[in-house]
Amino acid sequence: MKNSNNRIRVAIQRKGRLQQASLDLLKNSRINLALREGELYCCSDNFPLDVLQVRDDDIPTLVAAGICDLGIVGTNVLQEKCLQQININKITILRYLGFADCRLSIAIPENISYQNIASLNQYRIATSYPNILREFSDKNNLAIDITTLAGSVEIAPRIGLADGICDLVATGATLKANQLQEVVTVFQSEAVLIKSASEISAEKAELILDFQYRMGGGL
Ligand code: PRT
Ligand code: ZN
Repeated sequence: MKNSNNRIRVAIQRKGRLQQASLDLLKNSRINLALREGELYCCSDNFPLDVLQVRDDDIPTLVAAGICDLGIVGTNVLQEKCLQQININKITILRYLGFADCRLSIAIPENISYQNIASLNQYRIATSYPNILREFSDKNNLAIDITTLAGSVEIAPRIGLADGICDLVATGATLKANQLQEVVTVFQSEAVLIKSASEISAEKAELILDFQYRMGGGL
């Protein structure tokens, strides 16, 4: 059901790298939330805003459908979902939030010498981001054989499942621990505040503006 009352509903990650910074953003916007352990839905008592805590992968879907008015998610997940299923014009990025910075990169075993992008032709690459990788492969006229894994992608070359991986990198420590070298950045990511392009009431549009003012930093 679309969120048609005059409270704004914000989807944030329930557990993981985006959760704390998302809650801090709301707190710093002076929005009280008395979240109890395990509670997935919480209504603020000092601003007409409700928070829904979900898997980050579900945030673009909920916002595109108008179930949530706003969401906080990484552009990596947003882009993957948009390429996969969601009509991109149903979601607007309201602002870049400057946290959860990372990059989606291709990495290959350290002991393989790398020349240039063309040497990735015919590579078998494991990733959790098949659509972003497919787009990169097509743009660069490569024939990459993509295997989709939900997690533990770094192990794929070692077990012979793939020649390389395409995964998120922040410090590079995980690649190093798995004897992999980063060779190409495919996508640069950070957390963003997204908004549903569904029709909303004038009152609700006003509330979203008010929320953005509370966040500070201008519109
Ligand atoms: O359960 P749910 O689906 O909600 O969470 P999740 O497990 O899918 O996501 P989570 O919490 O791991 O990450 C949420 C978001 O944080 C990602 O979608 C990115 O937008 C962002 N982010 C920022 C990262 C990283 N940095 C990051 N380093 N997400 C994952 N990583 C992982 C990466 O996959 C690899 O395993 O960390 C490892 C690499 O880190 P370094 O520092 O060793 O390079
Ligand atoms: Zn996820």
